[in-house]
Amino acid sequence: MSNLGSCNTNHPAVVAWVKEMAELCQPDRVYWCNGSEAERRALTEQAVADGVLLKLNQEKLPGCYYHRSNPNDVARVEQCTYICTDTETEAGPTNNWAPPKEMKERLHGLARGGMKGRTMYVIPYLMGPPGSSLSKVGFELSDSIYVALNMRIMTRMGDVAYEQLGESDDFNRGLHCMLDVHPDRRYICHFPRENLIISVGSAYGGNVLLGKKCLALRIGSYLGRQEGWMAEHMLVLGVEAPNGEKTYIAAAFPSACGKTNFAMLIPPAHFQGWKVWTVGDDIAWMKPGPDGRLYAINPEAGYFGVAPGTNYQSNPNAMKTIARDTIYTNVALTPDLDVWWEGKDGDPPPVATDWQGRPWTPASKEKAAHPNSRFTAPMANNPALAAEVNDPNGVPISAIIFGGRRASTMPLVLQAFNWVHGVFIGATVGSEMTAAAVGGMGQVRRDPMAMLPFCGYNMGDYFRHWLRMRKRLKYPPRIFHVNWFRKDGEGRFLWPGFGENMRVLKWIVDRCHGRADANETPLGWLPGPQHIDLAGLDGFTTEDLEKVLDIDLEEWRRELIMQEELFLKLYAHLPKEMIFQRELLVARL
Ligand code: SAT
Ligand code: MN
Repeated sequence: MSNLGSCNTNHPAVVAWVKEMAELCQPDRVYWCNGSEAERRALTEQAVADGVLLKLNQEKLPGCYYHRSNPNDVARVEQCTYICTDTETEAGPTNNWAPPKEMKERLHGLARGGMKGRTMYVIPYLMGPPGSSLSKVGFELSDSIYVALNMRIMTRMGDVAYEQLGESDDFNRGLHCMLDVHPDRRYICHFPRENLIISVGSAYGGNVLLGKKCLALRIGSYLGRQEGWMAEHMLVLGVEAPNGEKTYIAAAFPSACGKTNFAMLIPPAHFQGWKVWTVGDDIAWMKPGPDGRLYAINPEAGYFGVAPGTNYQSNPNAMKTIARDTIYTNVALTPDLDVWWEGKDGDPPPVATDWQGRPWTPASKEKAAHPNSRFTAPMANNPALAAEVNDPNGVPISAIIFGGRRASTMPLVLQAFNWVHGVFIGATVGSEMTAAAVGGMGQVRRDPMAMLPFCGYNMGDYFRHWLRMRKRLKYPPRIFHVNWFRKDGEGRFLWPGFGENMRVLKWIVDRCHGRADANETPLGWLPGPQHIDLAGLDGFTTEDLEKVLDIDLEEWRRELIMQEELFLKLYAHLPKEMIFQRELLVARL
């Protein structure tokens, strides 16, 4: 394969690498993306002609398309995800590891000739605002037109990446080959030292949109440790008070725990004049600024959100965002080419086609949309998009929130005593598993900083990096933990969630500005029932609030044992601060 198509760069390292990969994969054609609107139209038409995308009802959903993935390929697969550092210790006990050379040989073996008869799309992309010192350039070579079109939404794709790169050789190399989309030949492998990603055998978002989890989190976290910044699985939002004061908050929750909803929150009527702006819904890159505060950018340009449960009640901004220019994956299809999913507004359609293409009616036992079905939508569509999203300096973070999905144990909200205690709280986050990854649904597992599947190196060293960052910050963000998902004995949620989370957010904002009271408890600073504004929350009493803020010693005994399991696993690299914090917690309890 010597024909590189109409190559749109003369950057020697880029051309050399594309050539090498084209020789390996032997595509029939190499197509260089430029990110233009004309290109988007042409690629979309091609994808429709190929049967990869279906054009949806353009009156209802202008610019929207539909995709069904292989039913064996609907979520991230952690057991196929590898961190290929030089030594196993560097990857740590929470990652799968393989020696880089061996793994690369195996992957090259699989990729050899793997694009015969197909097109290789060269996708140059920029993660982060143009001109930001935090932004990074990547090139993804993929034989999936679906990936090219999704990357165009999720990243700043095309010429803008060349502009940022200039003559530098510092870019991420990403190779993606679908092969036969078979679980036996599925590998998502990271080579952090070479800034290289190879993903084969899948076409599902988190496995193949390489800018997202692979670069922005796994490789990003590795680079962040070396370069003195942080790559985190966090949404970033700005809370604007009626007097115009803006407070920026970053929040880490495991996948499918409502990051997108929280990032797009609309305050209830009682909070007149308050406004929440979205900076990002999934990933934050953060670095100390010259003023000693922590600054965050959102490296992405779109939202890859969970469809089920999204409606005008839970997230009106998301509904508006996905009303146009959106790619829907694995949701259900109605006869008039509209989309549907469990938890969408209104009644279920009387007949539909489910995510696997089978006839569906409300009487069907199986779900119409896959629980991890997704929308890919440009952030520019979001009515609450923060103008600062394109600011190369990012936004100064006042609070970091950790959270998980916990039916018991964790109170609605608490504030850490200080940064080290906050790192301990983040390190011990637990959450019930969701459909965003294959296996284990509903089980509580430790998911430190919501980064368990995304940390590109030893988790113990990652905690140390967090501790070290404190020394570089004059004004470290305050750290909080929230739990929107606590339930009563009958399995009913104790807290209404969604927009009502503004009540908690307001307390957090006020704590950051030294305006709100709290009680000292063994777990940290907790609001008393009188500290959370419940006005206008019909039927919700102070007693209800007490229940959702309750600390149950029996539950905490069990929690401590579960936390210990993770610490034992990480023991060899666990910073001693984490052990001291645990001892202090035990003593307080
Ligand atoms: O990994 S994905 O990007 O597909 C979604 C998630 O798990 O957060
Ligand atoms: Mn995520």
